[in-house]
Amino acid sequence: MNDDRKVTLYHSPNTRSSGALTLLEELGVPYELHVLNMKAGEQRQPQYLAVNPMGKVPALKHGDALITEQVAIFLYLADLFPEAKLAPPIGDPLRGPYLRWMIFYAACFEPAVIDGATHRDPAPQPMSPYGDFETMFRTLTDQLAKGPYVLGERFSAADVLWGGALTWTTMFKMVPELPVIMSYVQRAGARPSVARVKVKDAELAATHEAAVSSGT
Ligand SMILES: N[C@@H](CCC(=O)N[C@@H](CS)C(=O)NCC(=O)O)C(=O)O
Repeated sequence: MNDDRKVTLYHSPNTRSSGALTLLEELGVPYELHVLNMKAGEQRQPQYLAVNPMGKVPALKHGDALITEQVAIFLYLADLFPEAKLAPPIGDPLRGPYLRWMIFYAACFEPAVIDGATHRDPAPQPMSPYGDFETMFRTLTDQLAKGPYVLGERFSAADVLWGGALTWTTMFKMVPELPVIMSYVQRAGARPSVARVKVKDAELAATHEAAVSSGT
């Protein structure tokens, strides 16, 4: 592999950066991890704000480029390593649907789910980025029902994103545990990359907890 594809992921365990970490594992490429202890508030310290002024993970460094926003990171990484075939390339008929479902996650699903979880009414239907929760959710479940993956027969980076997201949102009861969702969650969660990140995150979380408890 060319050295110019070395990437560094800014990560904190059991957060949205776990999805990006799962994607790196799924791609099977070398990477560096810069781990932040959020329990100690490291994401709000000047050192990290100099990387990402939002104080949020994930963030990715590739050469001089900084990429933030998990969907941008997914799109970037899957294109950076085309040999893993996790992104339909430009010209492939699935490229459009792939982009659609990646962006649907950030532009429709997340705002709808967070509004729902925090009991906030959506903006009026014509202004709301996701319309209403029911419409957003039905659109998603209709797509998943075609299965087995978001793009049908083809597994892609979109499944790493949606698999992780639907796992945590159903776990926290933010999304109804419909059979179509749960069978998808099970399918996407069965990947070895998911198990590897679970183990890594558990270790990191325990180390962070211990550091905070001991005041180090
Ligand atoms: N829009 C961002 C959201 C990232 C985000 O909210 N990350 C959370 C962790 S799941 C975070 O870094 N929170 C730390 C904080 O706000 O202090 C994305 O999609 O990457």
